[in-house]
Amino acid sequence: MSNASGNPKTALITGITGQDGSYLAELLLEEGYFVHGIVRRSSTFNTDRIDHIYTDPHNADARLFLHYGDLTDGQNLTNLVLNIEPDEIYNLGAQSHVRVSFDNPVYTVQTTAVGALNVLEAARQLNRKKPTRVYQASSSEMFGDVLETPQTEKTPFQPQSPYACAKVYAFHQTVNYRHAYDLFACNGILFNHESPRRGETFVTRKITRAATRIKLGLQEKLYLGNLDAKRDWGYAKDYVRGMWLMLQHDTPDDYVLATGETYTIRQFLDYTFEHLELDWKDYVETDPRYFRPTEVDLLLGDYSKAKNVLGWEPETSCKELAQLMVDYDLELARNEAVRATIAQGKSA
Ligand code: NAP
Ligand code: G4F
Repeated sequence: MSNASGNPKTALITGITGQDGSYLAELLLEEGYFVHGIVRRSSTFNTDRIDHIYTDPHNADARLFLHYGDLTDGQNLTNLVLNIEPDEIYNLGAQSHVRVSFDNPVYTVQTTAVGALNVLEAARQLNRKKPTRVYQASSSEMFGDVLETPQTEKTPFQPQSPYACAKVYAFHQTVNYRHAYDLFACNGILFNHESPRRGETFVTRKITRAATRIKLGLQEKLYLGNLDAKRDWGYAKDYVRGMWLMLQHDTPDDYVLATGETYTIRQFLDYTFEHLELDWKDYVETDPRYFRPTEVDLLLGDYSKAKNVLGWEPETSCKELAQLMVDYDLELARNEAVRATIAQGKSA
């Protein structure tokens, strides 16, 4: 992929260490980009999801570069953007856990809302000397207590959590920067998307991790909250292609990415435990800690616009998604069981 000057394109990804950031980085490297990612300093390594694509930056053929930064540090973001001069900026960084946003509302707003504004402001400054394009990771969570079903780009927002309120703010600022400053800025309104790289406290991965550990005798019970909520679950790998397509189009716009199908948590439990020849009702118990002060009961997306304009379609069903996550997590559980046996042998 080349830019207008005929050079390989350069992208900057916030949230590169997260689920989507890692898949997007892989895709952009495959497309021939130079990829820069912003990484938070932490006391333990937080680059597990991208270690397999990282090479020594001193190598002549290195194409992935990491920089310390934080969405709450606007000056740092602006410096990075002005130095790197990316053709495309993907703002995937966020405090992305809805339940946690009730515990940490101010931090969630600082990262997820003001952080997005910091990215837009940095992009606006670069755009004055070199054209750049921005992708903002907006969320179906913004539809909240939904006003219509299925939800489209025209469905009004009715957010139900500090996280969703922060994403609504970021959404509107992205549209505002597009109109006010002629910045090429797009919102991807993505419905839930999962993968073997999904954080282990989101419900799908929590289920597939626990079920596979239960299968191997490493865990006895799985404690969950509301099992009746419905989600439109897709595969993260399919969705990052949609993000990229938005920034390759001639004009900036906002798009829903979804599968057009919705399932309860119970149905996801069915798909997971059936694949392991177990019955989840023997293992799952409810824990009120996992209920939320306000819940989003139903999400179901209409991705017609993305299909018609970008040619994007999801390729993985919910059942296939559950199965591929189980297959991956079963391997993790097997390795854990082997390590436990070796440790037992050593102490005997
Ligand atoms: P994720 O796995 O939770 O990744 C979040 C990323 O943001 C991580 O790299 C994290 O860094 C980084 N981050 C958090 N706080 C930061 C800060 N203050 N400064 C810089 N980076 C920070 O999320 P995901 O599932 O990949 O989702 C990517 C984006 O899409 C998020 O904005 C999310 O809200 C949004 N979204 C996700 C979904 C979904 O279903 N997955 C749907 C709609 C929208 P660490 O690794 O250091 O924690
Ligand atoms: O997996 P979840 O935590 O995802 P949620 O809240 O839908 O948010 C995810 O998707 C959004 C897109 O719509 C993203 F914007 C957001 O960043 C995140 O990626 O919960 C899904 C459902 C909820 O209804 C929750 O109440 O599962 C229910 N649930 C039941 N028991 C649980 C649990 N959720 C979690 N995390 N843990 C439980 O034990």
